[in-house]
Amino acid sequence: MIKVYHAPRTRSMRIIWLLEELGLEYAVETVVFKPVAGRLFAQQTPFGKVPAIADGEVEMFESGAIVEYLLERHGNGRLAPAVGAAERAKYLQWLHFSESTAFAPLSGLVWLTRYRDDAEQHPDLVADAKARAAIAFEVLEADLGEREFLLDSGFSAADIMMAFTLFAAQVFGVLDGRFPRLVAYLERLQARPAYVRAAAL
Ligand SMILES: N[C@@H](CCC(=O)N[C@@H](CS)C(=O)NCC(=O)O)C(=O)O
Repeated sequence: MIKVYHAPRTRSMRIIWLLEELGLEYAVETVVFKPVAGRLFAQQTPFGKVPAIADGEVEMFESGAIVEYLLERHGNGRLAPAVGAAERAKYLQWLHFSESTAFAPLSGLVWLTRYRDDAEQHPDLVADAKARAAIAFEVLEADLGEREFLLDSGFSAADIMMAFTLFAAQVFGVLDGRFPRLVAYLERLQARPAYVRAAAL
């Protein structure tokens, strides 16, 4: 059975939500999130990060890679356009955008406000990170337009990846009234029964 190393309100939520959407059996090992205190990879999981998974002989971390792996191995074609399909390009683009382009400035905020705890001494860095995150969300807001989900074909694992990024942006006060479509999109995602079940763990 797939084992997920999980800490509530972290990126491991993505993995549990994906497994819930797929209806796969899994076991959760909940770890208490350890204060980072200047050094990352500090969590009590196989690689020091959440999320991480164990699936038979496979052990891995990195939420985007875990999502891709789980879909390849257990997805049976669900929640992602087929390899080589034209829409796969946009799927991969948003899946990676969520954790790289959009999350990079948010990580700076996490570092300053939660891990170093000296954000008040660096208002310029905080403002700069928030501004850079907002630019990424402007691009996303424009692309989403009136669509329900990131892809024309409907809900996909790219939405699962993006939701946690938007949730973090909301926590840090970046996702606000400037982004009405993204706020509504996040609410739509958070109303999915599989999301609700994952968020309760
Ligand atoms: N890019 C990685 C980031 C993983 C990550 O930084 N996870 C955070 C929790 S959301 C963590 O474990 N931070 C604490 C640490 O590094 O000790 C992913 O998507 O899995």
